[in-house]
Amino acid sequence: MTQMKDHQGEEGFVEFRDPDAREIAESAHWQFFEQRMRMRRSMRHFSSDPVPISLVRKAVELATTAPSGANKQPWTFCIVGEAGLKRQIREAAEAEEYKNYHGRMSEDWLEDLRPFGTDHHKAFLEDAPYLIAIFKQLYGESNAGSGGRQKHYYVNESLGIATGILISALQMCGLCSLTHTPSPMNFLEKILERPENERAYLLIPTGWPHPSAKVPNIGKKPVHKMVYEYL
Ligand code: IYR
Repeated sequence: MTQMKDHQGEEGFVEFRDPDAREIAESAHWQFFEQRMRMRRSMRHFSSDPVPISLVRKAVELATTAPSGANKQPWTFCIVGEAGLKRQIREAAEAEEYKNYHGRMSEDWLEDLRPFGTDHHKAFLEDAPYLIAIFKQLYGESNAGSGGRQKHYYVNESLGIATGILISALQMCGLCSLTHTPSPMNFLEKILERPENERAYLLIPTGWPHPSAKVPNIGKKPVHKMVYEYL
């Protein structure tokens, strides 16, 4: 075994224990996780049936445990269920997307989006019972009220990881989601009255799929084009 820095008895460290580690990948737990994760699809047709808020909270709270630069957790998750706010968000997103689809996006981009059948209409922003607006914090507030700034590191990477955990957690709760990037999306900061250090990162509608929901008939790249082994 490689020489390990011995933090034995040092202050600031605790024992790490994971007694299930060596068996878990062969267990039914993994099979269940894999099967559910492979079923995940980006969903644009939501049922407006209510979703227990406890499920969304569970998923968001798990996402906040993600690794982050210097463990600064430079994110804010806003769970939006209020109909008036969802409507404002939809209207602002549709106004921006109208401009995107009618001039701001290149022909190549529009062509790449054709299989998804998207346009500037974003009914899912009102149909989905909850929208999770994710904000990155450019810096943190030091000691409440002192006006100082805490430096944040690898903010985009940290947010990407936390978002991955969020959509996985929603999927494991049986909920569908869409990683939506209306662009530009600074309207979210205004509508949700976020503080100066926060910038909108992603908007994730979540809920049950509409009973007649459809998804694009697309696949994933073969694994050998993405995974190389150096053993
Ligand atoms: N934000 C637009 C366009 C869009 C862009 C990409 I890249 C997508 O993968 C999907 C959509 C929209 O939401 O319609």
